[in-house]
Amino acid sequence: MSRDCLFCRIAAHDLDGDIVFESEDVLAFRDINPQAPTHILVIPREHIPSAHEVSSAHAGVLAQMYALTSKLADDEGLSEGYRLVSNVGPAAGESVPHLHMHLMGGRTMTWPPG
Ligand code: DGP
Repeated sequence: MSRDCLFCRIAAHDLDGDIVFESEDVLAFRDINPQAPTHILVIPREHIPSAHEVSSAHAGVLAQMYALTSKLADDEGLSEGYRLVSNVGPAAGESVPHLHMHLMGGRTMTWPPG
């Protein structure tokens, strides 16, 4: 837990968040600035700055994050497909330096992203 980290503070219920799922290790909440009808952020409770800092020691929590995105996609009715995105570093658009996966769906996605 980093007191300076927005997502750590949402996970600690120190700041408001529209939380859709939480467990001992992972959390999911709706993005404040949704880019699709469904736009949910999935994070580990542990403060990992980005995917670049992930190691094999994080295998368990990463599996939990992916399993959670599948469950949420089912819950949200995203049977046509959805997109999972992790931005890494400022040049890629990472604005909150706490590992998060964007789960986006409910509209047709284009490729490549901007
Ligand atoms: P990224 O730019 O990839 O680091 O994604 C960060 C996302 O976090 C961005 O889509 C907006 C979202 N966000 C920023 N501040 C808040 C907040 O206070 N609450 C919620 N729910 N989402 C936030």
